Amino acid sequence: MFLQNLASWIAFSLAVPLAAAFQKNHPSKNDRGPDQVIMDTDMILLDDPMALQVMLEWERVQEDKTQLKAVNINADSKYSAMMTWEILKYYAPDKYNGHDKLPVGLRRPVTDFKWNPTTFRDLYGPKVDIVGEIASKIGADWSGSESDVEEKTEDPVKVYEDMLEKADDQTVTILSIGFFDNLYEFMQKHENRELIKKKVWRMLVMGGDKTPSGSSHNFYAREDGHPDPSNEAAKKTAFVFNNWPSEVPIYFSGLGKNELVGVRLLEATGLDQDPIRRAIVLYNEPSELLTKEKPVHSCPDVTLAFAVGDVDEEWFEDLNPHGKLNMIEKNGEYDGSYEWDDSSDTKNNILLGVKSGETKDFEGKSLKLPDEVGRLVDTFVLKAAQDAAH
Ligand SMILES: [Ca+2]
Repeated sequence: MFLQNLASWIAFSLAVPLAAAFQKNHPSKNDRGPDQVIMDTDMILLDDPMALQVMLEWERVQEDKTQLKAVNINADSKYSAMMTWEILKYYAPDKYNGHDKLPVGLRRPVTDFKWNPTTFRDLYGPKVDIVGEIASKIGADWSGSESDVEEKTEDPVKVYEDMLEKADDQTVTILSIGFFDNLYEFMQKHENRELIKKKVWRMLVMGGDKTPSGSSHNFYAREDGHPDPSNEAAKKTAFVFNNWPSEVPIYFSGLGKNELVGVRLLEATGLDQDPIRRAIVLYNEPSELLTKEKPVHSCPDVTLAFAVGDVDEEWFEDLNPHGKLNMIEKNGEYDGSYEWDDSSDTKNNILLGVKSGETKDFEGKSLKLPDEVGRLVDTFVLKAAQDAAH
């Protein structure tokens, strides 16, 4: 088995016990079947395609443990769906080469929205920079017709309904690396939350990592990357967290915010056809720094997707159940800011962390965690590309 080739962990120095209530309610991984992952994603910039790449590699190497069941796009651009299919085709040609092989949800009405590289600047990476549009360029290689995208995708609420109804109890992981419109609409329609309580094991959310308070892009922004002036996005986020059944844990995380991934894939030779490698190049193309620095990207979304596959909990753990994350309401409005309430009896909002210790990366070199988690993920991204090319 793939993971058994990795060096064993030594010298864990940090082991914070879980809250008793959490242990009682939450079945251990050994009690459950395979992890059925629904990826809820904006799928526009570089990080979410790379997170999909990572999920497909986990599925390949852990077929009995991690299974991707749907990509539910929290955006309405047809190019996001087309890019998704192109990545599925390249990374899992035997399983997903065809739009009907894996459900893809896309918001309605379907549009031809593209990022505008001259107006959007990535404020969250290690360098503030103009980034290149990738979705339409990677999506252009998909073999189907643009006009068929609406017919070949489904409404994201229906994807949630279908996938949750089919799943075994407490086996579903929702990986939330986009915004919250899809879940908001699903929860509006299913007010009793029965499907979530019965089928969902956990939700992992990109954001909410700062304590005791903070704000997160995914909690307040729109598809175009800018804050929603009407604050509707933040209101939907607050609804999801406020109405989520407390017995189904939400893991919050911004892991990898300062990490670089894609470095080794970009430097690799013989992988020019790889859609993720091409996306890295396109993303960095407008940058005048391209010739001076390595074009790389900071990717908490990718690191979180990597954490999903850590079903043996080698690298990631719920380091400290910090209590409950509350969205802050001011005069009946939300703006995406939150605070962690340590006094709450509800312990099922968890801050996901990286264990301290030594391990080996996917090139076999020793590294120390948590400091070098970026290198761990980066070598996995390269491994995924190398495996797909063979
Ligand atoms: Ca994202």
